[in-house]
Order: sequence, then C-alpha cells, then structure tokens
Amino acid sequence: MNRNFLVITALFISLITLEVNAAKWRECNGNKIKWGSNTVTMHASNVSFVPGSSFTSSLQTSINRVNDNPSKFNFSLALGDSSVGRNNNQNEIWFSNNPDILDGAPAIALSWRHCYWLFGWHYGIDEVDVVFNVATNYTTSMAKTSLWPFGGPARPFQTTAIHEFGHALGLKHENRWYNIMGQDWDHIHVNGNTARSYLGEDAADGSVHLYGATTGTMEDVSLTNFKYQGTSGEYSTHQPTRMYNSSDAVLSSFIDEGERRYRASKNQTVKLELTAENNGKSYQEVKIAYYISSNSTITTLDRLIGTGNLTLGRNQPYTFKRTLVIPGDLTSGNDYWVGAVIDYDNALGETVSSNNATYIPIRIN
Ligand SMILES: [Ca+2]
Ligand SMILES: [Ca+2]
Ligand SMILES: [Ca+2]
Ligand SMILES: [Ca+2]
Ligand SMILES: [Zn+2]
Repeated sequence: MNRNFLVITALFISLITLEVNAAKWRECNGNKIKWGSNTVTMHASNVSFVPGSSFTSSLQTSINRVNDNPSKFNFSLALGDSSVGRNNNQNEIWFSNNPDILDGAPAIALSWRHCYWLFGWHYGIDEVDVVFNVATNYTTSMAKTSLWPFGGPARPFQTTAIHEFGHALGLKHENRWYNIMGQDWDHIHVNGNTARSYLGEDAADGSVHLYGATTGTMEDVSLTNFKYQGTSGEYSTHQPTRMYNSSDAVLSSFIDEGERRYRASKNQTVKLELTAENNGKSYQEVKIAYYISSNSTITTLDRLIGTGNLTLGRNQPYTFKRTLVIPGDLTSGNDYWVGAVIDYDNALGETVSSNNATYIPIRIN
C-alpha cells in the first residue's frame, strides 16, 4: 500500500479520535468560546441563598465539586447579592418561579456571549446566570433514602447545580457518555448510605480542553455503580451497573430499599460491573481490589476476593466487568455487598479519596 496514503489515513483517524474524545462546547470560527479569565465569581441571591442555610452550603459544595477539575479554571462564590437580574453584567444565582426564564425546566443557565470579526476574531462568555425552579422538589440531603436514583422522593440539588455550573464554565449538553452534562441526577457516587455529587471525567476533560491543564496538582480516580444507558435528546441517560453470570447474562434480581439486589450462589463465578473514572490531570495506572462486605460500605478492611490493575486516561468513563467467585462460606439467605476500591494501596496522591469505593448488593441463594 502507498506509504503516503497510510500516513494520511493515520492522521485522519487521530483527528477523528480527538473529536470523539471530548465533551461539547460552543465555537466561534473554530475558537472555543470561554471566559477570558480563569477565575469567575458567581453571586448568590441573598433571598434564595440565605447565609447558613442548607441550600447555601449545598451551593458552595456544588461550586467546590466543579472546582475539583484539572483545568486552570475555578469559580468563586459570593453570597449576599441583594439584586439579581438577567443581562446585567453580573453572574448570579437565584431561585425563581418565572416561566419566562425557566419554561418548565428544573434549572437553567442563561449565558451571554460574543463572537465577531473585527480585524481578528473576538469571542468569549460575558455573563452567566443560573436560575433554579422553586417548583422542583430539590433536596440538599445526600442520604440515599432522599434521592431519586436510590428510590427516594427528591432530586439532588447538588447534581443539578454542578450541571448548570458546567454550562457556566462553557460546556454544552453531552449525550455520548455517562456524564454530568447529560441527565444529572443519576450521575452520582455512593458508598454506604450517603451519596456524593461530582463533576466526572468527561466534564473534567472538557474543562481542560477549554482552559488548559492546571499548572498545579490535581489527581483523582474514582468508581461509581452507574453507567451510560442511552440518549434522551441532548442528554445522556444513565443506569446502575449490574451483576452478570459467567456467560454475561444479568443475574436475577429484585429491588431492595431502592436499589437492585442480585441473587448469587455460593462458589458462583460472577461478573461485577462498575465504572472507573480519571477526573484528574494525568494518565494513571492504578491498582483496584475487590471485596465482599456484610454492609454497603466497602473499605479495604472488608474481605478481599480479587485484585487487578486499571489504566485510565482522562477522556471518557470506563465501564468494565470483572470476573469474581462468590465465597463458598457465606450464609444462604443473607445480604452482602460486592464492591471495589480503586487505588486501594493509596499509591496515588489524590485530591479526593472519598470517591474510590462502591458496591453492588447481592443476596446469597
Ligand atoms: Ca447583583
Ligand atoms: Ca445577571
Ligand atoms: Ca464493609
Ligand atoms: Ca479518588
Ligand atoms: Zn443543561
């Protein structure tokens, strides 16, 4: 085959790969539309976000989670704004019941941008307002029993806020992978009884595409028991990861306290499915260990049933299956949790280590 043709083909493929390995943003004649500064202040309404209230602390947590990104960009949050409005040259956050703003949405990020040519291209984000709908049943609780993805009654405020601040950072909706810029409320981490909101690998990668990698240190790998399901318009939809038999058939199961619990037998060879993410700056080769636990909190003190290695670039979440054998000395009829801890040997200095373990519930036949 012609040598030049091969080179051109390789270049073409690498360009395509770059395109698919990315979150989505707006462009102006090929330039990514973003803030002109790497630090942007959001001003919270003093009526909607009373200092000391649970929504105010939840808002600060959401900002912090977005700031757990490996790019140069950070938001800062200023409380006590006594006057908020659209297109007033201030970035603001408030709760509203105004259908002209929300059009039925649970929340919206309104952004004003410029893109024009005047002896060169001029482009950027000028203002973003994030408005939450007072009619949405938000909760600031991260207790599983409160939250939609675990059978609870309310939508997690933090996941929706992180999604909107993702827009404020410059990201558009993304429906190709498990990611916060799709359906936000089941983009979540859980270990034990408390869930945790987070930005996630794809949006972290998007932040670096827009603003460049931080010159400081930001490394973070994580596990979650959610994965990509499909698309709903511009949004990705997500579902819990599952347990399979050795032939990749999903094990029989039932819903137990809002989560799917799989039926497994002693000595059965099963496949545990989880999603691993690299939310940090650098490519990582990390160790992972698999455990069986008599409660839903997986730690390195639980019973070890396997170890392995993962290589994780920062691009998209990696959903994988791992073959494990259910121990023969478990008690029939009892509930257990099969889980994993990524970086169990703590070899990696991480910004966040509370997102390294997760589980899938089982009951022994
Ligand atoms: Ca204001
Ligand atoms: Ca404003
Ligand atoms: Ca445990
Ligand atoms: Ca971590
Ligand atoms: Zn959105």
